[in-house]
Amino acid sequence: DSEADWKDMLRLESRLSEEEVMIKNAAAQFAESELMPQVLKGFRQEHFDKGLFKAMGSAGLLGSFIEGRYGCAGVSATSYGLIAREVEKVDSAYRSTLSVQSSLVMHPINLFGSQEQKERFLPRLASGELVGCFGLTEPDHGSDPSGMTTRAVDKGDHFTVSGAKNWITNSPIADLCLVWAKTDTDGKVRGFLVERGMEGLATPKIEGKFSLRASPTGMIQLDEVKVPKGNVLPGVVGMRGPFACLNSARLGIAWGAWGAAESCLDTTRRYTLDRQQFGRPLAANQLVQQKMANALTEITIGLNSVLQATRMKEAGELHSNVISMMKRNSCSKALDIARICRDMLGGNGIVDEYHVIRHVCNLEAVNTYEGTADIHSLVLGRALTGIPAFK
Ligand code: TGC
Ligand code: FAD
Repeated sequence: DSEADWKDMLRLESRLSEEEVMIKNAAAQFAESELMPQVLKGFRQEHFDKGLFKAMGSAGLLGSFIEGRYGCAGVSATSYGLIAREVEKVDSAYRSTLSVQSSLVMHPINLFGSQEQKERFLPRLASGELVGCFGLTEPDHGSDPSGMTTRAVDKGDHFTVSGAKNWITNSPIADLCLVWAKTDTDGKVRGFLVERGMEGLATPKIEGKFSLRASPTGMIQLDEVKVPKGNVLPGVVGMRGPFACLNSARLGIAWGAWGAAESCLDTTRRYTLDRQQFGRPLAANQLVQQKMANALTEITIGLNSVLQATRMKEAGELHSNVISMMKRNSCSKALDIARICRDMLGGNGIVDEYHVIRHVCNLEAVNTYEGTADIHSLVLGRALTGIPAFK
């Protein structure tokens, strides 16, 4: 019984650099020592310790791929994916924290921000001193963010921003909200850095979530919030801005979701080897072996395809259609795997101490956010046929 015989059958690790292997191992150790001990409390009590940001910052996990400045390590896109995978082995909520801070807040400031904005925000976002959130989705515009109605009115030296964003990861605890809104002058989308304490800003928490309970989710309500022009991202106009962030986050999620699936399969393998029914281990049954073989096959092929996509990104050759393929494939298959693993644990499968039901619940949201599985099907459908079927 050597894990090496079944865990990495396509030898993904042999295609990683020494540095990438080191980063993966360090992230695994961080996840095990810092995240695992608090996940049950986090999920049961919807508890999120803001100190986690500082711990992630100290471990170099926030904005890790940003080129070695502003306190960021400048690691490869693959390393970022490997970190997401290790963190999501514990809980998708913690990977969400990482994705939003890194890809959806720091990345756009680095890509589209002024020098002054980068210096003002990036080092403190990298250390975890500041918590960021990303406001694109609105109550009436989820899959269709281009229809947003949040408006910014030009008042000379500042804008007043009004509207509402919904389903925003970390908004209740955020110090900085990157809000995408249309300016009144040209109707084009721009990014506004709205800071905690600005008058007219509220971020109520959404109660009653059965998924990602270890990550606070809320609204961003804006009632004529005065945003100085120095807080508008100067480098981008139009939906290209938010989509550039999503392209980065979606690839990280494509890695991360496999981490959750791997964790479910690991637990299930151990459980079915231990648990005896009809006088022999559950794992001795062909049905059980087939279910685990299916899961292993999807995980192995899935991870290797995500690595290939990420290598294409590193070479500057990755089209966003491929990101849609990866995000959809990883999330929907990880969810299927988590559900079937849950089943193989019998009654214990629904108990949080066995961790699998938590992954099932989390992956439901992971399959929905950052573009639902349906939306990514339609992106691929458009690539295949040339016909956009969205509307
Ligand atoms: P449309 O709105 O017509 O296009 C506008 C412009 O955007 C361009 N574009 C992209 N550019 C780069 N990468 C992409 N992936 C892009 N997708 C679109 C497009 O080319 C166009 O450019 P231009 O210059 O011609 O104006 O959009 P579309 O028809 O191309 O796409 C429609 C659709 C449905 C694919 C898009 O609206 C979409 O992706 N919807 C899903 C919405 C979504 O993903 N929301 C995510 C919210 S954030 C979140 O969920 C965070 S959870 C984080 C966590 O906790 O981990
Ligand atoms: P809808 O768009 O209303 O979709 C409902 C259903 O209809 C889905 O099954 C969908 O696939 C389907 N559908 C929609 N349009 C079509 C179509 N044309 N053809 C076929 N089927 C269609 N957003 C942010 O901006 N920032 C965040 O930090 C953030 N964090 C989130 C955290 C959580 C826990 C969740 C659940 C969501 C988060 N989101 C965030 C929002 C997320 O991106 C949206 O929920 C997602 O894009 C879907 O939008 P919706 O919920 O409005 O669903």
